Amino acid sequence: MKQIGFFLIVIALGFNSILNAQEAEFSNLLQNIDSRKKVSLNGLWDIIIDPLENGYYSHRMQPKDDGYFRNAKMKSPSDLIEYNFDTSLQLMVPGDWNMQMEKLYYYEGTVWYKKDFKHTVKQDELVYLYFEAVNYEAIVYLNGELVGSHIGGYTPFQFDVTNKLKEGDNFVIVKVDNKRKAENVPTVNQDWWNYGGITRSVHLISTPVSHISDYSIQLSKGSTNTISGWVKVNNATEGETVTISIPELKKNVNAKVQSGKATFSINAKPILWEPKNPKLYEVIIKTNSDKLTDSIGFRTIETNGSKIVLNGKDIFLKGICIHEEAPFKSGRVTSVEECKILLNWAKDLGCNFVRLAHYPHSEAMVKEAEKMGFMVWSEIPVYWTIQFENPDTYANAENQLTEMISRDKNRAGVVLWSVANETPEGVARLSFLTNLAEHARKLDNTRLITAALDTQSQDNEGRLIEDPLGKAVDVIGINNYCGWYYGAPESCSEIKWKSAYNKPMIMSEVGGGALFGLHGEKNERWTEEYQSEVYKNNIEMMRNIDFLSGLSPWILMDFRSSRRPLKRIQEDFNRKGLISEKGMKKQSFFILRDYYLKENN
Ligand code: GCB
Repeated sequence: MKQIGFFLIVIALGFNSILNAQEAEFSNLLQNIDSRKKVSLNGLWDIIIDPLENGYYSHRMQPKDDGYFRNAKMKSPSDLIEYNFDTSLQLMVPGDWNMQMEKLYYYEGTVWYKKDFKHTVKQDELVYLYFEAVNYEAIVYLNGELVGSHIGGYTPFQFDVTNKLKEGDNFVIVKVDNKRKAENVPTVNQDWWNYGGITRSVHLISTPVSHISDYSIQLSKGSTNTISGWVKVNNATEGETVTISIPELKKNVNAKVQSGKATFSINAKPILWEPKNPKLYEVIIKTNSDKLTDSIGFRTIETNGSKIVLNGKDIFLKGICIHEEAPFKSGRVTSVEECKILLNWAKDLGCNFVRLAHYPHSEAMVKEAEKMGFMVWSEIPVYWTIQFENPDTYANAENQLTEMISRDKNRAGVVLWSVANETPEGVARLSFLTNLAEHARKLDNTRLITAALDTQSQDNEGRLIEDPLGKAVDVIGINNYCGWYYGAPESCSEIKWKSAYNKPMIMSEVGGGALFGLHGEKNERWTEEYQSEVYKNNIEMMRNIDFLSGLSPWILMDFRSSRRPLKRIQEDFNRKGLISEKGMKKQSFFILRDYYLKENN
């Protein structure tokens, strides 16, 4: 035992030194794809379901040279080609496969996707193939040639395909694999559906050869009258000018590109973004050859002891957790309209905050939340017991964190980056998550870092927060299911909380299940009355926590989970929603709403 402990410490220290030596860098993702010239590759794609990965491996399990990615066609009647995309099934992109085809409902494995498209080659532009998300592993081929691969189901990735595109007819093939693996992030066990497929949109994005690739524009840390940042220009001429304009503030600033990057600082006193006035400014970024327009908000977010401070004022985060699951139709969210339905329900509930669990949601969701005035908690799927000792698992988690922060660093709505949910205490885990928190801070020291913990200890008086991970985060998230996984609902109001840290605490999950329309006694599980009791008593408990700075109960809407088989009640849904998957509000919705509308304003 001792030896194992020593070994883990050595690994943990090893990680630390590797990480400290490295500078954190954003991913090379194109910033702000909404403002770019692009062609959509959404729509129907031809698919081949390939549980044995026969299109990839030979019978000796060696990668094949003539796999399905070649899109081979018979040339003579005697040819043996045992697949044909042209006569295959089809699936809609964006979308998960599980909800589109009955035989794929539980499927976890490989599906090959193919899309034909026409392209006109232009000499003076670069073309990127951009995927907003593919769950989980994607290997991408263009016209039969490999262009690259990506791991992680909820963040975007891109490839420069300029030299692989042909005039006229082209085809892209993606091997999508959502097999769960112990070393993955998330790992083999998760309480949400492992929706597979090209779940978000696909684009061909054209840019000038010299183009704005990325930028960061926000208030300087600690200031409300200086906007500063940087603009990265790919293939820039040394010393060329970048102009940053904010017309409404009458600002127009020039900066010079040095080694691909222009930094700038603007004296300005913008109206600050806040939930009651989510003010966004049009910002125009221009070079000689490129121009992008964004809507950017300016605000500060800090902590002061146990308070969360927005724009210099204490604020209580009245929130709700949300999974990226579509209302009414079930399956993954695929449209802005669906994002708006979910967020309007959160508005109706009286929220100023949403915890987008348990993985980065789509860019559209984050942007809509920001426009509607929600502070956002964004998180990566470091969930439950992943392989904390495995350096590859760490690299994967860190990469997903980098991609999330790279994509959303200009969103004022995002105030919290979460590095984990309900991870078990231990040496390797502490080092893993401390490193992730440090990495997030190196990329972005203007937002707060958090993690949701379920590791509180208990004494006679109540619950104590003393998990050593508390040191590494700015805000402590606590998941606690009094009245559901432990204790009777009435007992919850009595529980007292203490914390070893003088830091804000967000109760990031509380709740219980109910089937909409099922009524009975308040001690009868699955009834709306039982769920209401859980809410009433937990709200009472919240009133007694003086270091509580926010709340996001679990969860806005019932969502699909393969851990939830109970017939007639769950039917593959986690029933802890305040709203059913068909949009029906349960009693508890109104209990929480009352609390939010009447208190903590
Ligand atoms: C949790 C998890 C969440 C689950 C929830 C539940 O603690 O963080 O992912 O869905 O509990 O319903 O058990």
